[in-house]
Formats: sequence, structure tokens, C-alpha cells
Amino acid sequence: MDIKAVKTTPFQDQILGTSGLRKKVSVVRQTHYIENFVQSIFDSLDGFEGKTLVIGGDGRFYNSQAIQMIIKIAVANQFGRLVIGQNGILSTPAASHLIVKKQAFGGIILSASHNPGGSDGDFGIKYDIETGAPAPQTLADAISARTKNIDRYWTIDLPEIDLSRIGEQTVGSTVIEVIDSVSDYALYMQEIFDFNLIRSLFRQGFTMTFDSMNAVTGPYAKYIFETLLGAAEGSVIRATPLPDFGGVHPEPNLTYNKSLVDFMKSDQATDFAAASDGDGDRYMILGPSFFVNPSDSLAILAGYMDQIPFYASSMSGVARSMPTSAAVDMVARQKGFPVFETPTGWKFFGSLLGARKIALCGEESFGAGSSHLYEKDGIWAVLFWLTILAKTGLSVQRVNEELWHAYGRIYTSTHSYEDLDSAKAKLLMEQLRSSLPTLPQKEYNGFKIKEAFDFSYTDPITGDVADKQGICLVFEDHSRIVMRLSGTGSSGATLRVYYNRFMGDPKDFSRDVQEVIEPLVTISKDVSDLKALTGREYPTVIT
Ligand code: VG1
Ligand code: CO
Repeated sequence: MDIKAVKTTPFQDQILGTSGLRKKVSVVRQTHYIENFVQSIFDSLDGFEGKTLVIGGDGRFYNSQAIQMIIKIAVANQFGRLVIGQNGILSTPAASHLIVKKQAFGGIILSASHNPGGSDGDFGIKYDIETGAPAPQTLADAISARTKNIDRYWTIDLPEIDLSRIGEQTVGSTVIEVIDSVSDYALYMQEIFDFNLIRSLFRQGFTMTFDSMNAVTGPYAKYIFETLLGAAEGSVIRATPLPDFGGVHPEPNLTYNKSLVDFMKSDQATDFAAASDGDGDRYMILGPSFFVNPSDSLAILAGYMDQIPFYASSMSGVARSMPTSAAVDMVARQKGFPVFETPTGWKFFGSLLGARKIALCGEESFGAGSSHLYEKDGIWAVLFWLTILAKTGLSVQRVNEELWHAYGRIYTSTHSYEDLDSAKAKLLMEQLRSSLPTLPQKEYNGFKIKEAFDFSYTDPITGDVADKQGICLVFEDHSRIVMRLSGTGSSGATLRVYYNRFMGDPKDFSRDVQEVIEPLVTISKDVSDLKALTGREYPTVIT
């Protein structure tokens, strides 16, 4: 086997964002693009020779071609074993679990997650470290830096590896192992949750809909919910992963999965519905005519965590990303758990999980996870919800209302302004940042600003500092506005504006979310000069 050094020139745009590299397919298809990036990952790591690398993706367009390239580079870089999901398929949580189970050095996950797929869509590459956590910021920075001066990558000539057949073959000194994508993950879920309990729920006639949105969770959900748990056949819909997700934007939220929301408002509605995203790490929970906000969902999971024996001895603290509402803080305070507030993105939870400071974490963007694996995990969250419903016998709505009655309700919504001109979006943030000292004590329509700051985070374990993570305006009545630019897009800029407003009186628990936050929306537009600077009056996505 001849290892070749191929001369290359750097691409200047291979910068890792909130969750790895995300680019248009047309960009990724440029000659040497994938190879440069993957070699830059390996060049930023030490001591992987002879070790195991997990590889898989969400099945989107270009998944198979990219995997064949990565196999060659990984073999040439002398990995000892490559563990690859059958047909190149692995959900993000399944890949994270395999990294730990196979004691791998790390893993490469091919996904642009919730971004659209297909030949005109997005492609993405993420690297997870040996704990199964996303590359921490320091490593992500090192990889980005390496892409800027890379001048060669290592590869070999190799015929295409057949990824449809489970089994092992040896190439040079590397074993290539193709494994079933679902079984290890499904076994692990059975260690965490009481499947008999959930089965009894379905035996009593409980109905559910799980919408895989033509993305990676299809085979996982069919096997776990229908085969193992006894949900009626057909409960899992859009269950075949398609390279373009059937034209669907695979982001489970009120805008991009309106069809499921509408179905749950109809008289066909099932007792429970859930959906997941492109790579299977997000989840949305619905009941008949009822939506569970992800910030509330995290608080609910925190409340029931001690009822799951798997966590009995490990329930330490909880963490949430800063834009996530403080609903979980209220539960944690009552239970005596510390709360950590991190910047957006799962990479900030890894060190806390590793140091056992937290056992549960989540984000307002439909992500939750726990110490069971260090990525967010959509199917895990759905199994957790099914466990709660089976244990309590309550409806989805009732479970959520109990949270409000115990602690009050934090009305929460995120408005995203997608496809903005990047320069204008940056200007908006810069102007807002420079106006921060003038904002405290200012009053808008009866809402008085108490604090105005740019969120900065010092990792309590590593000491790493991440600054400029989002501008926060906190009001005297505890309402909050957060504004930041997205780091997962592949073109233009997306401005995210997060709103929280607390209501303590039960007569205010069933109001319309958008109506409740409306005064804050007006304030956010005023303070940022949003309309003049972006030309937009309304967001493109409301969740
Ligand atoms: C978004 C979400 C963030 C999430 C990230 C990755 O990032 O806001 O909470 O961690 O996507 O999720 P941004 O920078 O666009 O706001 V996934 O499911 O796309 O890996
Ligand atoms: Co995702």
C-alpha cells in the first residue's frame, strides 16, 4: 500500500462554527476541499496512529462520496481501525455513543444537522473527541488555523469500499469495520430507560407519531418505537433517510415542521408526537393542540431525572445555554442542583459533563442531553418523555402545566432573521454592543432595563474564555432579550433574538406566547435599529 502526499493549497473559508464546518454542497465538492479539511483535523491531533476512528453521517447528498475520501485519508494517516455505520449512516448521538463504546480516539460525523440537504443544500463535517463530545473550542480553533496553511494531505489509492455489507476487511494496517447503525444505540437506550414500562403504555392503546422528517432517525425510530416498544406500525412517519430529505428543511420546530403541528391540531391527533432533525440530535414534543417549548422541556426533564434509576447516583448539576430560559434554574434550585450557563453550542457542555459537574443539559433550540453521551440526543429525549407519561399517566399538556403551577411560566420564543446581509448584521451587533453602557435604567413602555451586557464565559474546568457570545438585556421584571448571530449557516447571516417573559399568576398561564412577548419584540427592534439596518420588519422563523 503506497501512502501518497498530495500537494494542496489552503481554502480560507474552512472556519468551524457553532457545530463544525457547514458549507454549500457546491463549495464542498471543490477538488481537495474535504481532504484538506479532514487532514487539518488529523494534523491538529496527536497520537491517533493505531487507534480507532468512528465515521458516519446523516445520509444527506454527498455523504457516501465524502466517506470514501475520508476512509482513504484515515488509512493513510495510520488509524488502526475505522468503525463505519452501514451505508455511511450514523446519527450524531449514535456516533457519539460508539466513540465511547469502541474506545475510539474520536469520530467524524458528516452532517449539516438542521440545514437543508440535496445537491443545492448544505453539507457539514464535525469532529468529536474520545469522550464523544464535540471538539472543544481550543481544538476547533486549532483545526481552523491549520486549514489556512495546509500544503499537503496523505491518501492512498483504494477501490471503493462497500459500505452496505456488515463486516470487517483490512487495508494496509487498518481494519475497516462496517457495523449496524442502530443496534448499539438501541441497546444503550434500553440500559437507560425501562422499556417494559413504556411498552405497557402502548399496550393500553396510547398513540404516538414520530416524524423523522426523511432524515437520519428513521431507522432508529422504527426499530425503537415500533419494533421494541410496540407503538403501532406507521407511528414513525417520513422514516426513510433521503439525500435531500424529500425537500423538507429538517429542523423540528413550529415553522419547518408545521405539518406535524397542524396534524396535532386535527381530530386525527395522536396522544403524543415528536420530531427530530437531520442528524437526530434535536427533538420537538407535541401533545394534541399543544406544543412544549424546549426550555420548558428541559426543566421538566430536570424535575423527573431522579425517577430514572440510571441517574440515581449521578444526578449532579444541570447546564443550559445562555439563550435558554431559566425555567430549568427554578427546578434545579428547588432540587438543590447547581446550574451552569454556557454559550450556545454543545461543545461547551463537554467539559462539565466530563468533570461530572452536570448530568443534564439543554438548549432552547430543541436540544437536550445528559451524561449518557456527550452530544444532544433527540430519541433519548423522546424516550424520557414517554417514561414521564407512562409513570404519571398524565397528558403532555398536563405535565407542562404542572411545571407552570409549581414555578410560574416563562414565556419563551426565538425569532430568527435568516439570510441577512452579513456586513449589515455585523454592523447591527457592533452598534448594539457599543450602546450597552447607555442602556441600563432606560425605560421602554414600562419595561426598565436593569442590566445590559455581552455574555462572556469562562469554562470552570479548562479556564478557557469565550467572549462576545450574545448581547443580553435584562429587565427589572426579569424579562430578557438576547441577541446573537448564528454560527451554523452556510451563507449570509442569521440574527437570532430570544425573548423570555415571566408570569407568576395562574390566570396568565394560557396566553398566546407571541402576544405576551410582543412588547419585548418592539423593544428589541428599537434598541438595535433592526428595520433600518436589515431592511426587515419580521423574522423568517418563529419558534
Ligand atoms: C444553532 C442553535 C444551537 C445549536 C446549534 C447546533 O446554532 O442555536 O443552539 O447548538 O444550532 O445544532 P446557531 O449558531 O445557528 O444559533 V444542530 O442540531 O444544527 O447540530
Ligand atoms: Co442536529
